[in-house]
Amino acid sequence: MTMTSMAEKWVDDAARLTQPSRVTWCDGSKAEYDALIESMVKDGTLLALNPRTYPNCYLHRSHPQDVARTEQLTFICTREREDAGPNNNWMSPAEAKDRAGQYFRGSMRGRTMYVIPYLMGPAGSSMSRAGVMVTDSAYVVASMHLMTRMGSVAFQHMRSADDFIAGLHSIGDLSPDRRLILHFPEENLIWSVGSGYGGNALLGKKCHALRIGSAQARQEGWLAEHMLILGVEDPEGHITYIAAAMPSASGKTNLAMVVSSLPGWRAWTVGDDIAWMHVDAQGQLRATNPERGFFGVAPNTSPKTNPNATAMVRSNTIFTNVALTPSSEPWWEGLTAQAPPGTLDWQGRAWQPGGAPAAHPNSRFTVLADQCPSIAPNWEDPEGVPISALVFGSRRSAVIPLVFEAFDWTHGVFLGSSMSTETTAAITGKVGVVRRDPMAMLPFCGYNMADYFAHWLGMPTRLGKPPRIFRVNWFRRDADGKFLWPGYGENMRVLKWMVERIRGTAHAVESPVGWIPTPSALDTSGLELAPDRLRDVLRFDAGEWREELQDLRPFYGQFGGRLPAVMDEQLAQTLARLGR
Ligand code: OXD
Ligand code: MN
Repeated sequence: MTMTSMAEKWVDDAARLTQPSRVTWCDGSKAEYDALIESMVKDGTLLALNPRTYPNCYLHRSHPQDVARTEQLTFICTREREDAGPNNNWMSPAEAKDRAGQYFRGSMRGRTMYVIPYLMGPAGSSMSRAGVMVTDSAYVVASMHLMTRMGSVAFQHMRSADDFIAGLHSIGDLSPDRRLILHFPEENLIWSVGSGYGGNALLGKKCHALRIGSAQARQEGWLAEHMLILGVEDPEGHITYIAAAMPSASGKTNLAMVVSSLPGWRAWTVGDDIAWMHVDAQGQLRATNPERGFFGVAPNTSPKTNPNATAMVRSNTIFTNVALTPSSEPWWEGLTAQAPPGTLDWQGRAWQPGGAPAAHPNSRFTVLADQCPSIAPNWEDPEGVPISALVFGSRRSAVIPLVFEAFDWTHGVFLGSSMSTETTAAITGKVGVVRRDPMAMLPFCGYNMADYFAHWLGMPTRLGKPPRIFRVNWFRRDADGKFLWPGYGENMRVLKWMVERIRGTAHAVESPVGWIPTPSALDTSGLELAPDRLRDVLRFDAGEWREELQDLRPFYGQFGGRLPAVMDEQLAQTLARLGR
């Protein structure tokens, strides 16, 4: 069977189940995108924004119960429950298909089924992987145009007739009661029904590039990570590439596009959410960004926090669930000090200051990456960029210092595995609850996390010189609840320290959890930060850490004998260093 006929057969099967009134194969062209937008403006799915100040920008208001990823409805469907691991919801493939099959049956009656061949990763890269997705949502198709490379390029990169991830998507009736996000890593298959929201519905992103991607990466010896990729350029023009994992809505987009407050230093954006990394023939870890665009969190994005993002969303952008000003401009909390009078909230209702937020806390912008002023000239290099450091960052108001460095790769894997974070509006459920989120991959690791740790631990056998591993926390607060560190452009000071550690020139003191910079090792020139605040943001406290690590043993315990013994050893050694 040829590549196209394999895909055609799969599409025919999907159509038999969902019964669309028409099937349209997408080519990914600009004309196709424009026609989709025009039809969505006509039927009210999109609202055109101010053509003078936001040309070719649109607002989409989603169903009010479909505004974020729904982790409780997300499943890994492997034959053996153990292969999904305690980190995932599990359902047997038969039960999953039976349950979701009922929601899919006839779900596209009266609708168009769009077929989307797409490529994750740059054209011409052996790292890139194809998918063929079907959906009954024009909004999803337009978003996939911005987030993936669509059309014949997908078929050109298939290595065999069945070398694609098949994705079946229907918005169904958008009810959370009939919503399931199902992954079948053993069949290279995704089924998603009942949601049109980004992470649930743009199947190339979380479902393919992370959950199925991570399972493939393990089998094939590479890494699929929830990481931004950026290049840090020093005043002499040398660029050091860094990949950083952070949980959803915890500043990855801002860091990926950071505008340095340090003269002479600048950052180049390669990706803001996902990194696919492989070891090249020389033993160098290299990263590509599988995505073509950014699906970023709008609230708190401003000319001060992220000037590059505010500039890039001024044209050709789809906004979802932001507020609307009387002059038809998008607005969200933090964009300006106040919304203009007469602003409508994310559901289109008259909004009053002091009430609920005008924009949904998880409102988004979707835009092509090459609109970002800081996009790296080599961001689509088929070989990827060489990675010198990996960073694990989370949102913690206490305990975790601003930055510290692991003793070695194994210790770095331990630090990543023990990461915990405060939850955000990017997922449904309570915000601000501290949970363990190893490597920021808890919602995205498509297999047993014990095996994921083992995969990480095995990487150095092929890496000539493993990247250095760092831990960061921009979110530490003082006793009054104020952030200790100014963040944003000032984070370049932390990146500079990392670059200098890699070069062997920056000072640090050894602590039981890693190397912490001395206050004078961080470049604070021009920064108005009281010495006691700098000390507090770098502070390490053995008692707090002992408490911090208390529930790590039971967390590890869930994995039973499958957990690599090294992880327990690292924990025991850390506790011994922390003393009683
Ligand atoms: C995202 C997420 O949308 O992590 O990137 O939820
Ligand atoms: Mn993400």
